[in-house]
Amino acid sequence: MDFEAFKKQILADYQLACESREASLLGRKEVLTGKAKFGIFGDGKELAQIALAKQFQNGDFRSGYYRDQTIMMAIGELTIEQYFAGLYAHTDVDIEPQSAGRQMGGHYSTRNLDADGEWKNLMLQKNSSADISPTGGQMPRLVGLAQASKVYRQQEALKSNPAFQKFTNGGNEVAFGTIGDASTSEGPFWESINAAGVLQVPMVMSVWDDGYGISVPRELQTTKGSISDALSGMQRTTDKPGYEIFITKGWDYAHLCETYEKAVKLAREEHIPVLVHVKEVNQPQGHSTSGSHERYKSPERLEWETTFDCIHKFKEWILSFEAKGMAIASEEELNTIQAAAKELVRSSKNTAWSRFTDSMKQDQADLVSVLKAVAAESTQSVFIQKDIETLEKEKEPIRRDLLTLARKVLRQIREENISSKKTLGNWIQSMISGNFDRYSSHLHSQSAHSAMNVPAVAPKYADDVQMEDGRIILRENYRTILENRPEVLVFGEDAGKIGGVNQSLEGLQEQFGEIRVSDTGIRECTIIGQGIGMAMRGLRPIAEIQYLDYLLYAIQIMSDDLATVQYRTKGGQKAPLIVSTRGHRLEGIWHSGSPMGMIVNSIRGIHVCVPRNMTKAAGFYNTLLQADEPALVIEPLNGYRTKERMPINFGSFTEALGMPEIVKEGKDITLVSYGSTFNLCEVAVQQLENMGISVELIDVQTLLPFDIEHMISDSLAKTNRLLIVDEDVSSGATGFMLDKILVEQKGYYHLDSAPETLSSKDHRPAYGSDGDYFSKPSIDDIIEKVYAMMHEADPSSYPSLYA
Ligand SMILES: Cc1ncc(C[n+]2csc(CCOP(=O)(O)OP(=O)(O)O)c2C)c(N)n1
Ligand SMILES: [Mg+2]
Repeated sequence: MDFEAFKKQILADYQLACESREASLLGRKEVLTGKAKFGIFGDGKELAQIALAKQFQNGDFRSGYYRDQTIMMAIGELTIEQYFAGLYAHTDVDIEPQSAGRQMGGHYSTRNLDADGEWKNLMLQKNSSADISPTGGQMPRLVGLAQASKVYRQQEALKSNPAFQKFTNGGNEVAFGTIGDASTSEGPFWESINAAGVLQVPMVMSVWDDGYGISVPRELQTTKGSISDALSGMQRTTDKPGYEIFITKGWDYAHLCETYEKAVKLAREEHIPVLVHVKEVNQPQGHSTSGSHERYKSPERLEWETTFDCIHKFKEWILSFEAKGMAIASEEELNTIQAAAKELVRSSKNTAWSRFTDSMKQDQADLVSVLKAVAAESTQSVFIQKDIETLEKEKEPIRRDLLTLARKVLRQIREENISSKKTLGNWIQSMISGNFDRYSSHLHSQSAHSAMNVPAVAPKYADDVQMEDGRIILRENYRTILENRPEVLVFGEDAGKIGGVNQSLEGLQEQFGEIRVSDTGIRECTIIGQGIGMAMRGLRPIAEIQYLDYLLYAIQIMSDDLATVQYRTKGGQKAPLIVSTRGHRLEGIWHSGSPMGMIVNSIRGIHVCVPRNMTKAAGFYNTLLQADEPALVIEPLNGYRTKERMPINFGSFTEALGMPEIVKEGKDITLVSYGSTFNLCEVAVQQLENMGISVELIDVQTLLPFDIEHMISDSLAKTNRLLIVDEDVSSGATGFMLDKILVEQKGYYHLDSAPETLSSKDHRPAYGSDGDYFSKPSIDDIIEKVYAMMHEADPSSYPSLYA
């Protein structure tokens, strides 16, 4: 680079650093004056991020946290106006593309899908996976984003496949992680660091070490008070792969640039994970708008933060060139750049604010005219007129205030028989429904590939149908999938070499290789993270969680990250990850869990399939692989060695989501269950038949979505009685189903008997067959519960068993 080009580059970097800083300073003011609700800014981290962004290429991905505004600006994915639009929560995705106002400011992302939910060409843009707030929560996904490069580089069928060229160029993409020094205390950080070290994936992990996590200093966070010291055992050696560790300083522009150049080259070319410990970083304005750092930082520390402020040091460094006889800029010129930055930020902020307030003005005007019509007719015109005057004067209305006023007036005029009452009611209802898109859309995919659009295709059977163990059916279905879809990968504990603890992947690693079917460490959270990251890069991962009980280690990241990907980006990103596990029915406190209520209530946004046998499970996998949404499939643990008819159309038969199956018709009572307990219900129903009770037996098949056509309520119209059985705790998934059936489906309307549920005891199930019998619903319990309900309805036909 010649000196002129060098000079130009330095000044452009100085300008960006100043603009980003001014945005932080003004951002804080916007919160303190009440125009924005909360602010958390990237001041103090500008220089390191500018150095990092120089190495960021098209196709690369970021997985970071709320301090990264300068990276986003430097890669051209965040303008100052967008930054303020985010602070104000502007809901127009074109104006606020990070989250359409759904996330608080400081949470960044790029639009990786087009308006139809189809993948854009990610190789033509710099990508940022959408941030989440839980500290360290960016880490598991980062592992997968980096691993995708490895898969693309090593998997010939993908490398040369034109369909995947929008995701990769031979696996040369780097995944950039960022984290604060204190958040490295989180478990997912350590798990992710270890996983990426084992996997040897191109991840460049930066730690912005500003010495504090809110008020708690690094010495109380990290062994030896230094993350690079603590991780030094990860350093690779000539004979053992590991990490390359770099240490640099947040104010040292030249060293930062050099460090990132080396770090990223290693990761990109050799797929070596790298840690960049950026020390001596500061926070000029403290942690966030919620407090002031003078409360916990010593005067010496505060003074150091001023002296070693990165922009201040950058300025000194630029000016030092003058003494060497090759001036880059005079102090005056730098001051001019800074003043221009301040002005640009101020005017961009003003534009963002007026666009934000303008977006409400039409609604305000509409409400004024509706209220005027009401005032013209109402006996309470005087009061309403006053409200109208206040409303007209409001310069910066928000939707909540408009609706609160409108609804107050509607209640005021509730007894008046005037036509404008209807107009006001309509306005309110259309405001509420019209805001669905702003605040509640995209919990699930709204693309043509929504799982709800996949039609059901029945399994086909040969004339001389064979009976096989359930696990064989799963295995053969996987075999067909892996043969036809090079982007599908299955991984988890014991999933590779031995083909899963239940042998449903037996022999598949041998056939398809270690990239497609692989063993992982025992680390459920990052197994999910691998899946999220790879799914965000066009692969179709199936993440195995060995047993349902162990899903608890994964549930945080499923809930915070996977379940919210579509929602928090308003359809700008997706992660169609399938999580496969198996559950219920083992015996013992930690091997028999069925915490379905917890699951369905914590992962809205992810479909939850609870098949009763393995043909059904395979059908769900086939459906989900045609869709672009995340899902959890819980195979029934009592089904691997149970014989099922062997289908012949593997890979293509499907199961519709949200459609229960009436497995046996009946007229006396509707019995609803799923998964493993469904199989007990089937046995119970046969015995009840012999006792003269005709049970309509329904398998719900998916808990999320739940019976979208209200088949269960229709069944109640016939039987007038409802019993729900599962092996969750009381009021767990049975409580969820009761609400769906009685309230949402209005099933209460059809009932002649009190609705009943049968679930496990509230304690964890005790070990052994007797422990199981006394902890969980048994076939006897199901029979007797149904019988008792019939006895209550008709004691003479069904005399009490115990009286
Ligand atoms: C799981 C979780 N715990 C606590 C918090 C609250 N919290 C937000 S930021 C923060 C400190 C993070 O410090 P650090 O990682 O050093 O980043 P910095 O803000 O200093 O850049 C805490 C405790 C959170 N967001 N998530
Ligand atoms: Mg910190």
